[in-house]
Amino acid sequence: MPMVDTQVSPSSSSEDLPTSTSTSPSSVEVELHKNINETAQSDIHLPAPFFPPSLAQKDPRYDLPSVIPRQLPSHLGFPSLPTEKACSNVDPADIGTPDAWIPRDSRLVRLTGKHPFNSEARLRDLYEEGFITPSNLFFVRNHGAVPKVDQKTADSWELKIHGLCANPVTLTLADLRTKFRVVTVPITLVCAGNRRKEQNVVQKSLGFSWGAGGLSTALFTGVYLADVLAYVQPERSAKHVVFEGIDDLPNGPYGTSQLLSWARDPRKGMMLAWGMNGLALEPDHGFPLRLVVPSQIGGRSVKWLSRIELSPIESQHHLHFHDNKVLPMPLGPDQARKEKEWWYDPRYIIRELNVNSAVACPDHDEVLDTTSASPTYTVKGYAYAGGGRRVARVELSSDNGDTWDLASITYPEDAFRSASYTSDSVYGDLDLTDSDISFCWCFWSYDIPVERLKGSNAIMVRGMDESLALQPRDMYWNATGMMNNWWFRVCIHHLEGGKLRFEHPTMAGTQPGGWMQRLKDDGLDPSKPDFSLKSTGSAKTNVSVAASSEVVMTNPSIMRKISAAELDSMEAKEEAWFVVRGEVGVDHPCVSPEEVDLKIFTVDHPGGAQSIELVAGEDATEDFIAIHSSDARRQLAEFHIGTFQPGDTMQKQHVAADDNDDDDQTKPFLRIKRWKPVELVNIRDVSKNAKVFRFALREKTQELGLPFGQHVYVRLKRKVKVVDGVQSEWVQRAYTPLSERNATGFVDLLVKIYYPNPEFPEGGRMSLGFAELVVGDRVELKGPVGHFIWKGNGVASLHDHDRHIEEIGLVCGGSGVTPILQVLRAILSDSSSTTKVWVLDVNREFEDILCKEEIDRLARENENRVKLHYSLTGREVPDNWDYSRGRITDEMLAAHMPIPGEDKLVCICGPSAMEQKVKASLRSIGWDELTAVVLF
Ligand SMILES: Nc1nc2c(c(=O)[nH]1)N[C@H]1C(S)=C(S)[C@@H](COP(=O)(O)O)O[C@H]1N2
Ligand SMILES: [Mo]
Repeated sequence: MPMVDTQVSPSSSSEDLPTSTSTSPSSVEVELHKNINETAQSDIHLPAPFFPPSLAQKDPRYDLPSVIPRQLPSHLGFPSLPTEKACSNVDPADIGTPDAWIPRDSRLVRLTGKHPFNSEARLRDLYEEGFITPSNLFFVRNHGAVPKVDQKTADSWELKIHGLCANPVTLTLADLRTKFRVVTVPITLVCAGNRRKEQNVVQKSLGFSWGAGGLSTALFTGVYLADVLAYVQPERSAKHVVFEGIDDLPNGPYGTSQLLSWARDPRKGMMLAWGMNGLALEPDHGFPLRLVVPSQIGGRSVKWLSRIELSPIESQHHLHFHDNKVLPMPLGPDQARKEKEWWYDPRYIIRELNVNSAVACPDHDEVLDTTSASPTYTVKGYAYAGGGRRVARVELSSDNGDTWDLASITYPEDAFRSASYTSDSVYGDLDLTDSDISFCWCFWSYDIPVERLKGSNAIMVRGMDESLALQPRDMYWNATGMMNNWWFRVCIHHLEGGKLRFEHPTMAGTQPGGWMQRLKDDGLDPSKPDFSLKSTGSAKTNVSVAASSEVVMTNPSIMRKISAAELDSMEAKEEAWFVVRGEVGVDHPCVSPEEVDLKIFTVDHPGGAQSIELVAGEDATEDFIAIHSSDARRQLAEFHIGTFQPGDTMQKQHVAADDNDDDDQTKPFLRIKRWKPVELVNIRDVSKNAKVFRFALREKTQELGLPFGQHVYVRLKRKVKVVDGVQSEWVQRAYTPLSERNATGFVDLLVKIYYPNPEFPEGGRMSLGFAELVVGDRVELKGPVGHFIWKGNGVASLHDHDRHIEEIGLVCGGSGVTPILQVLRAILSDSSSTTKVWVLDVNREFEDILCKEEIDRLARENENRVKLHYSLTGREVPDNWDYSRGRITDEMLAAHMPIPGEDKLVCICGPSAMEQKVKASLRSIGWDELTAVVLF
């Protein structure tokens, strides 16, 4: 793409930079030059190593290495920085694409198939990360392949600044860093297409389907563009500043421009940034250098920035014209495609963001049980506006917009205005104390009486910014589907038994779901939803039936037939194989389907890795289908090695549960290879989402038969809706009972219910199964399972090896407390043993700490042997909280775990993100993860 003005000056080295301000033509520039010379900080470093963590940290042992960025001083009130999950694995979806060298977080929802990479986090994941988004979950908008920049290229990266200016120059990153004031600023980027899916449901636009997660916030580190422009001294005839990246797109590189009068205004906050959340930019976000334009649409923030030109006319780049426009409403997509002149009309360009908001809680498909819920429900979400304007109010309606209530808003960005932090070697100056403008999203919440929800068909939200611009009721449909900001509406379904199910307008990308498509399918206009109470339209429809398509689990090119005898011989060779739906798969040495499953599903549940072992050599169809998501089922095709010889009988049939089995009742209840039914006799609520389910064993005097530290498989049958009726499916998970080991006649299971949300649209299938149970229902048990046993007398067995343990650390979160509690009880019940225990229990809110009374009591009664510590990660802690706040850090683990050593061990059980984080931290403080760390 030819640039407008090709006047190129020879590149200058950093020595050419001026040391005086005498040549500056305007007072603004004089001011800025003074700034540079007074504050240029030569002790500023690039984040070390200055390389994207996902590439720098490549170590095959690390699954999801957590990179903890340099934190800001918390006593100044700055929000903490999230742990970056520098993904070390290339997502299978990227294999075969030009981006197959970039490790990416597989939780991102892909919006444009395999390539190029465009993705957003699930709304709930994004929201839960809080104010600052870790870069692995930061939305990505790439028009083409990501330029492959290696360490050497980055070190010698050149930014050429030329055109209508007195002092054209080529700057390296070192020049930028040493010659200009280094600053760090929190900035929210939003793609102009955020929420486009809603427009696409009404009528397909020219763009792909962003959900409401097309935005993210980071701390960007770099230099102010205004300072750099002052340095090159634009000429009077320059009107535009044109930016260009190095990505190689069909119609030339990506580029766009800013009005010079805006770009040189320091208050607009435009930056040339190399750092993101204290680390180097990731390849997807522009490594090694990008432009960041706060308050404008993301499309203006050119990545992989290599050239800046001062020009009399705006950017002539193809995508400057053919992207990021809101064309007039009457123009349909076909007309827009045909009639090029519309795209060149400068009036339709998008610069600043418009005011927008969305609901994050309740999540899509979340279910609220109004019979057991508290009297109010807290509706929460985000809001933002453009042009530096603050979101001045957010309002909520539950009566179709007739009346509105005021939500409360928190502005985490303001924490940066109340303190300044300067001359940091990585962040430079973080000082917004003299700034009154808003560059970031804010969070709103409103406690709505549950009674009101019960009498409502939808809740809807709208924001208003400082310029009194209000989100509209109606959608402004446009050919590019951009800047969609009509009221965000969440439909309420009234289910039987006083339950409410919430439904968002759409789900990002090609994911099904949402009331808009449902209305459309019912022949109604999704752009004119009527959620008023008088409405009898299908906005009120109670049940949406999700189509379930059969997933192909096999590889069609595999023709090998495998006989029963062959299966037996494979078993003799100790290859783990299993049969699913009559097809034979082999357990791959590095990525077993189980591991795939672990990644996707092990959220808060112990065990799991052994399920394949338990069924090795058998028909595992039921178990497999029960455990695996459709994604995992699809991945099974990779492990497909053959088809079972038709007509051959399986040597070992998978033994089904049998009510009539006449076990010896004096023996413990559990059988390792047989499912046995138990009956639900009681349900007890222990916290908002956690319940204890008591099941009766066959005999009142019978023990379960579970060693300390082991788990039991539980399976239950769920009814699932399919297109033409209802089917039932088995679901199963490993649990550690809450009941004492020597309890007879019953077993208690503590279950945290995971309601459906965008991260798991199906919800916790197992826990929802529990939520549906009523007294008298049956589930089935099988076990024990697990590779760790506390044998007593200071001896633990790990993978069948006995070890003497002097000190043991137990780290847990949420319902992960159950195996921890069993081990704790076991150790303490042994009064002759001297084993010391360190317990660290981390939860969001105080109310989320399960079994706290018992843990506290055990710690009190065994003061000399137990060290107990808690941390709360949520925003609020009780007044007299003596323990830690915040997520687990290296320091926290160092302080509250034993010192690593021969006879030391740490057991972890909690949400998988937490488990991975703890494992990584333990590793960094000297623990050997293979021999001394146990993940339940
Ligand atoms: N060089 C280059 N810069 C680019 C793009 C691109 O494709 N190439 N996409 C733009 C768009 S449309 C958006 S929304 C933002 C997204 O930034 P992110 O991927 O870091 O979130 O980058 C912008 N900058
Ligand atoms: Mo964008």
